[in-house]
Amino acid sequence: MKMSPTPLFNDVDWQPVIDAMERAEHIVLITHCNPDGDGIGAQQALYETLTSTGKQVRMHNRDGVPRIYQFLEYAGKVGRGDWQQPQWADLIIALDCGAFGRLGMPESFFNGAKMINIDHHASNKLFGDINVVDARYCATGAMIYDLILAMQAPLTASAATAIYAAVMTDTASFRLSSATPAVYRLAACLIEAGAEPWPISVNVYESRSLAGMKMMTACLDTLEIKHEGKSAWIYVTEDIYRNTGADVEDTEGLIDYARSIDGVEVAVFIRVDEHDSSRWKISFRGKIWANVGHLAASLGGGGHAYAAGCVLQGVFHDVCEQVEQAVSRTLG
Ligand SMILES: [Mn+2]
Repeated sequence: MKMSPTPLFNDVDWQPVIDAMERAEHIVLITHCNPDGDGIGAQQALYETLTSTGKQVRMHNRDGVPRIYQFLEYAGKVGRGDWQQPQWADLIIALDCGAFGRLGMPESFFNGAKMINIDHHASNKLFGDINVVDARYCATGAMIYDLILAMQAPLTASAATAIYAAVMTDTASFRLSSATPAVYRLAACLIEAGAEPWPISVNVYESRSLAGMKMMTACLDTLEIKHEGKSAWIYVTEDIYRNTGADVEDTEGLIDYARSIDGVEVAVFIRVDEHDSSRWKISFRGKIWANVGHLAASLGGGGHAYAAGCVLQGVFHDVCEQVEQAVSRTLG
């Protein structure tokens, strides 16, 4: 017996979003820099749903679509880099993006267009004209599922696949506490609608490049344990990029190995910006009780309680020291 699709949350007011989408003629869907499976999956699913209603829709991300998500049906339609058609859109929908700056677009990109901000980060800055921000959701992709139901639009196999990829990646394969019974029921509905868990997993998790594997071993070799075993640190330096030929996409998921060590409560991943060697991207993962969202916020960043990040400028040693002090405060 098939489950009848029900929304994950039925108290979310999608009507302002639906009205704005109905009124718009040219819609751009965008997610954050260095996009993850959630941003991409939400974007792909909403793209299919909106184009099937006859809207003119384009997708554009500063960093395009990572290789491991290229299997999604409309991945080839996502533009990257600078947006070359100012004034084209009358509506822009930002997905899974906690702050305007994380879109990586110049202010002029948004001239004159209405902005809808759909996201599940508690730290969201509410930068849209319409904001649907709800941290109860495990993924922005799950919000798009509820939006599709609210639109009374059909859930196609392609959209179900994209949403499954979004939910799978943002719940760390249904392992985080955000993977509630309702999320498992949602997954069942997605599978019944045509999402295939194993092929999706193979594409996302079992398609690592050889260069990426070399980077993994080089990174794991940098592992440091601090705070009497409660924090684990790994690093990506310019040397590692140079010696392995890997790129920033190959760093995806490495931090989970640091968190996986017994007794580690906070994992820290520090990587150099590919374009600016004095800029450091820092990711945090919490395991049981540490709130790394607060930790990242104390360093000017943001995110979720169990996954967050920030960007710091400076020399490596100083940056590490600053982060170490913040982690010390979190671990008490
Ligand atoms: Mn997300």
